[in-house]
Amino acid sequence: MKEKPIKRVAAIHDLSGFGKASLNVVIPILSSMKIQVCPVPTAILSTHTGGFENYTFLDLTDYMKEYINHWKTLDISFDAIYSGFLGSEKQIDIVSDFIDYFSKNNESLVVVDPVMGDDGVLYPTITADLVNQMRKLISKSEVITPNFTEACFLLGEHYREYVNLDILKKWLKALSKSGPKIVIITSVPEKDSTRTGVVAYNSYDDRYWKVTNRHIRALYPGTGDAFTSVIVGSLLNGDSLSIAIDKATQFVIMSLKASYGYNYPKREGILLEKVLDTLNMPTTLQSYEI
Ligand code: PXL
Repeated sequence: MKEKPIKRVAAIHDLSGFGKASLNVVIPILSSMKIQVCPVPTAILSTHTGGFENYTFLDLTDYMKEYINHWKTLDISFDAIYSGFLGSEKQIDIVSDFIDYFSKNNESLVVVDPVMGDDGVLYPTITADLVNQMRKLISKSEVITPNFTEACFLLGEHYREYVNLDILKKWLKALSKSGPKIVIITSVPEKDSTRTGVVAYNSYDDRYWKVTNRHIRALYPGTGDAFTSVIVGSLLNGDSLSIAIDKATQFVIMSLKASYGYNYPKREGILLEKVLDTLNMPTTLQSYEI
């Protein structure tokens, strides 16, 4: 059989015109990692919702159905299906159906980033119903990448400033029991408040991973999208989970440092273009703990 020259990802996210988030982050990162991105826009916003007021918001729920129906006539499949910010709770069923239809012999890598909130609160357009429905969607995924806030909402746990590693391991396992084989929680507060971490659980081999760093907190909107996009690209390119987490973490840190260096306005997101080249460098730093 003829091999496809590059891998292909369906990216189900919003398009926020200004400020780097969602498709404005997903497309350049995955393209830089030599992966074809086919966007399925869930909403169009004039800006993302972090730090801007009076932004416009067009929910594309009805249009998504027509858009996807056309794709169904094209005889296409995807090596990965990667969803992020959704425009309404009704989109959960649309994404779920998309996964059923387009997953190549049920072998596509399905990654759900349950984009819902940060720092203990939901984003302005996210409803309690969407949170409920998101629990349904993650059950269809192989990998999920909630941040600490989103993990709390998915588990029905109250948000808190710190949880110890034993509790985190229970949370990782509980989330995995609800469907996803691999659970990665980002922006995890550490006891030492100058540090944050990423923790992960891989149920295929029953192993946990942890990476901690300074400055990893998502001070700039869109860092979660950057993190998960690198995870998707890295896993599709054949990296192990630990290397994928390491690459994604280092990439986000580098982006944050580039942005700090220029005193770049936070709401405009990370200075992605300055660091995209680093995605093709060999992995030199491995900072994860088993
Ligand atoms: O980066 C996550 C994200 C995606 N899409 C929209 C957002 C945000 C975070 O603020 O507002 C519209």
